[in-house]
Amino acid sequence: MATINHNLSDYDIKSVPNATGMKIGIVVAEWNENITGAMLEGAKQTLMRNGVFPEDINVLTVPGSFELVYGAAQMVKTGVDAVIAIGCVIRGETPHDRYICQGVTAGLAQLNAAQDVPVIYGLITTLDMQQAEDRAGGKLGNKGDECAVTAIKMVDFKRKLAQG
Ligand code: RBF
Repeated sequence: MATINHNLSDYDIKSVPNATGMKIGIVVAEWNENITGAMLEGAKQTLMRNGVFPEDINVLTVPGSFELVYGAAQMVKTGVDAVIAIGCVIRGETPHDRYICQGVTAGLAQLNAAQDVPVIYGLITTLDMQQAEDRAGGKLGNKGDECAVTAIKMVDFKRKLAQG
């Protein structure tokens, strides 16, 4: 579904498992900080609203979205239950942005397949700053909220598998 038909902050709170005690790592890119900072705030607020203790949220920054793969790969080794990777790539004059997006998307997908800690895809890829603002607390909600809910659901998924 296109985001235009879906508010990223809308979720059924009854469908979200209680997240008390979950430990969540968040890796945030510094590029487009006005956007990634707003997404980070959304993610933290939504995690805490669903029971995660503030001290169980570990936030680290990396310079740009391309570094999210390395950052997430290291963060998964620290004992967290899930890692959220937050970045924003805005279309530029050259194809550089597309290479970054491809690298991050493939890298995070590979990381998910290669190890046990769920890594959540919090990369916004937009044509301009307005589209990014719309998705970082603007008229289309906040991608950070969506990532937080996804992280909680994936930790719960893993726990259910472990219970058999
Ligand atoms: N990083 C982002 O997170 N978002 C961007 O929109 C973005 N655009 C870039 C455009 C150019 C031309 C360059 C050189 C880098 C850009 N980066 C961006 C940074 C990239 O993710 C990475 O940090 C650097 O390329 C590492 O040197």
